[in-house]
Amino acid sequence: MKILSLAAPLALLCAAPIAQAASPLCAERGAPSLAGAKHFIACAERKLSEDYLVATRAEWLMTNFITFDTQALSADASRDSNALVTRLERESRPYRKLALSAEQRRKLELLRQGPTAPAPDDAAKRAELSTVLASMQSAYGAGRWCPPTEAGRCYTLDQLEEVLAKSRDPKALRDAWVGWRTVAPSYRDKYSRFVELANEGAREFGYKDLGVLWRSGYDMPADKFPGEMERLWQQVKPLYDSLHTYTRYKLIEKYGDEARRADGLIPSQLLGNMWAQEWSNIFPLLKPAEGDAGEDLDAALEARKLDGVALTKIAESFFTSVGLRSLPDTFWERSLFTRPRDRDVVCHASAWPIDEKDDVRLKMCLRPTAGDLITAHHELGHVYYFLAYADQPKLFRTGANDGFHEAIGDMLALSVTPGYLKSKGLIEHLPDEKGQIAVLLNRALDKVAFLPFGYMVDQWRWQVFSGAVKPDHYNAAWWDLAAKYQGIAPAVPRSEKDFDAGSKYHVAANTPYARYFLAHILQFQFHRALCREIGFKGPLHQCSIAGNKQAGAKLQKMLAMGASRPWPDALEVMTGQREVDATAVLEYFAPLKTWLDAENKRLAAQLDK
Ligand code: X8Z
Ligand code: ZN
Repeated sequence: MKILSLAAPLALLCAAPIAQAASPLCAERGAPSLAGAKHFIACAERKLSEDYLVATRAEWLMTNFITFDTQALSADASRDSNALVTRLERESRPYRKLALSAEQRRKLELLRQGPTAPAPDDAAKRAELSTVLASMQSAYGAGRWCPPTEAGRCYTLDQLEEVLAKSRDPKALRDAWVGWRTVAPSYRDKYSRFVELANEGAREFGYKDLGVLWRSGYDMPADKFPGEMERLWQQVKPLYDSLHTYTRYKLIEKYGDEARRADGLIPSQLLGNMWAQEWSNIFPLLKPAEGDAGEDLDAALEARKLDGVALTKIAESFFTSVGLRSLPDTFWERSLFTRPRDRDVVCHASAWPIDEKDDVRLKMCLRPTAGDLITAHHELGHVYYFLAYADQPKLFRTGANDGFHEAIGDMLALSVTPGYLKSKGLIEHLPDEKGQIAVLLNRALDKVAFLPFGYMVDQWRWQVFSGAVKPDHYNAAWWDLAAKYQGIAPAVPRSEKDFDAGSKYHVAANTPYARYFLAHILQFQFHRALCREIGFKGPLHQCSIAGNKQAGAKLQKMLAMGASRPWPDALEVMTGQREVDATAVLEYFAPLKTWLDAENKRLAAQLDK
């Protein structure tokens, strides 16, 4: 504008703005044609790729070095990405009416579903949305709890998580739980503004609200997806109920009245995790009396003083053992593996396909724990997916659906059995026959305990996006869902001054969550399929595909498809099935379920008097 008004000749001054506004970026002028559609898609893919590199680098910098300026730069880049995708989505509309090939139609659908928060087509609102999102993510990443009683001392999230994981002192647990939740209220109002803006953007993209946009990414009508989630939840709920009952009894044994509530809910702070989403940190309290559970991996890793790079190398060696490539040198040079001492970073683990070729990276703050070793496998699952679909066209460079992306590394980590750990020299001492139940319980405390949490986070957001839950009920609605699905209660009474949903990374960073619920089912379905493929005949929880190239080849075949086909096709390649199916979860944990139900009867007789 400035340049035009000062220097441009009069004709240009009059003509240029109109011509610029009307000039399409990738669409042909005149009536849409099939040739035009082909050109449009190729052009859109090129523009999206170019933009992705710029925006991703800016976000990488912002989340690795949280400062006022990196936030502003990242917000600007994400504003420009949103502008681009809005423009391309608009331009794509006339082509959708043509007789496109299935592949072309799929690409246009993926273009429309791409953004997790499309911006309204208004420059000021677009900028505001990006700024709000960057500032919520930064506030979460830089969040500290500074107890008023400890002058000047502040705690990071990982320090508070460690208290939740290790302390058995009810007061320390409660303080850490409440302490982390003092961070999120600062962006509660921003969150409700974000909801307004992103909903407006979603409506302009043709969806009723942002929740409908999110639910439309599963190759089925958006209104069918919640029914699918509920179907899967009902399949696994009896298993969860058995685990919940057992855990509650054991916590009552340990903590007495601190754990006992008349409504049967478990106080959240006693479950070993900041969000009560995975419970294996309290395994020592729940461990069966009988049998030898084998060596404690946490202790073994701690004793070996393995750093983040060493843990990631162990995870990489699993992938190479099934025949996948080793990671490029740049991965090791450019990733972040441990929390830096001198700056704020978003420590929540993530994997990045920076140039969508082989500049792949991790950003994690690893500590030498069993949980973090599993997370390293999880993240490398993303990285190997990125590498496998790098040759797909831009719009297909993503998972078959987002649940697939989250399931890959977890699925391989199911093969990280005590036997495998021994073969890697990480532990020496294996569980005995009776100790198998303990191993299975430990795993259920992560995988089964997670299921209702994985389900409820987006139940909450779907209600928020649809307007069924208004800002003045954010917190009450969150705890209603936690009670209903997880069967847990807050550590202390909560109010609408709090913003407990926002204490979870994925809410602050606007990452959809139903994907993790799906992944926790899919990973067992994948695992069972590969174990059958390699002819394993024993109980599913004892199978390991480590070192098996046949299993790796099958996996690679599915990964390389990216999103080029509807997800049931990808599922069929791996499993021969076209439906997500939780029976593999039930099969995997069947011996544990029998054991839990017997224990629960015994404990009920003792404790429910
Ligand atoms: O966010 C993650 C990964 C990165 S995609 C570390 N997970 C969820 C969480 O931490 O809440 C993995 C399991 C669930
Ligand atoms: Zn992930």
